Amino acid sequence: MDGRQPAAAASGVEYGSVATTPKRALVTGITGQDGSYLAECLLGLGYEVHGLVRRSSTFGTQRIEHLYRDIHDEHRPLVLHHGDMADGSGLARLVRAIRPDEVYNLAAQSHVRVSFDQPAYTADVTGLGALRLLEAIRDCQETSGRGIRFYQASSSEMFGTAAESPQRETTPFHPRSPYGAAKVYAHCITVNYRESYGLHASCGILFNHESPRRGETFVTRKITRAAARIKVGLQQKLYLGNLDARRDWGFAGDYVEAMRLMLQQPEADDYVVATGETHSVREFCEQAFGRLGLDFRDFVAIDPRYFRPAEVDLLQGCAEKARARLGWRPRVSFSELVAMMVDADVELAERERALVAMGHAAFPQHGQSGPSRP
Ligand code: NAP
Ligand code: F7E
Repeated sequence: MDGRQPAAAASGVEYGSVATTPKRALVTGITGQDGSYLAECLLGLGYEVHGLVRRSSTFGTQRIEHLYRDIHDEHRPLVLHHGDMADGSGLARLVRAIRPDEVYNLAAQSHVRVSFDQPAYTADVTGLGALRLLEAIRDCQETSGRGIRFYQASSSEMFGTAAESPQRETTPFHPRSPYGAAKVYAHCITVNYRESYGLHASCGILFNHESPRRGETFVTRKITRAAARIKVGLQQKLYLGNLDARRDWGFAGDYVEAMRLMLQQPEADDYVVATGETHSVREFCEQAFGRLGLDFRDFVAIDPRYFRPAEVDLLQGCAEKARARLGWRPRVSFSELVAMMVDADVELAERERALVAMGHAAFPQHGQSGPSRP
């Protein structure tokens, strides 16, 4: 035993999930971009999926609406539970009640710019939230003797100003935001629980991944949404921050497959998931507006409020280990991703324009209402 992988048998735990049918998964962050794609993927494979949902005064389940069935339907493969990453005893109760084979921890305050305004909250939910869930799993596993496999959503933001490029599993972390720091804590405590208690706990170090379901305040979706609204005449300008930042952008639908594959391996480990390509925010604008026959320079203006106190200038990942051990590779290219997002947002903008023509208000946009939008 090398200290990294104590045998599960040493703690008397059996990982029965290989033979269990159907497998039962608990997904935190199921209402988010990745949660919705992961739920689709797991349900498609016959899993029974349980999702953690925050209580809110309005519905926040739009991304999984198409997967959900009424609670009175007896054969519901998707079951939602109220819970919060800040509430450790609630998480422990849920894990005990569900007794999942696999737990995917995707819940987080995931916006880097917002983490500078809410650093303690981000540390609590994004960092300590992972610890609370790991504790719940450890307790449940010790009591029941049944193994629970755990996935932690680690992030390329942990590399920050990385000492090398491309970044790989062995690249040292140097986070540049409270979000990145919180993710480093969650990553390290996951590794620690693997080493200390023999938990089958893996971390996916995912580089930026996007889709038509991406939150509208992340830069890719902000750009494709604005380009589409400009095209149909609903918007005149798009205000952005640093156009020189470079990111390794992939498609979220591809990336959730890597998460599941990690939990099917005999031993837990950590994997970088990335395309290996890097593009600037400026290039993304060029392609997105270009797809609609527009020149982004006519519409994009810089607003310093979108600059960050500390920036991550360049991210580019090496997913060689995921390719070799998991057989994973990205399927959607950068230009296909931009096209997919722009096309979906044109459809949305056309629906919005039709509603406006009928006298309804336009959907709220960045910086036009509420707190200054990141
Ligand atoms: P997202 O769309 O922002 O979704 C975040 C999810 O977390 C939402 O379901 C959200 O619920 C939930 N959540 C937030 N605070 C919570 C709390 N206190 N208790 C319970 N749930 C809470 O993020 P994503 O893009 O799907 O990313 C999924 C995970 O991967 C996150 O952990 C993110 O940090 C990480 N990650 C993302 C990327 C990327 O490029 N997308 C890359 C690397 C890592 P509401 O719907 O109620 O807000
Ligand atoms: O910014 C620049 C910004 O907010 C990308 C999260 O999913 O990926 C995401 O974090 C870049 C940055 O993503 C605007 O300064 C310019 O350099 O889309 P973003 P992010 O910060 O990379 C990582 C891997 C995660 O783990 C996170 O959860 O774009 N940028 N102008 C802008 N960014 C935003 N949001 N808005 C702008 O107006």
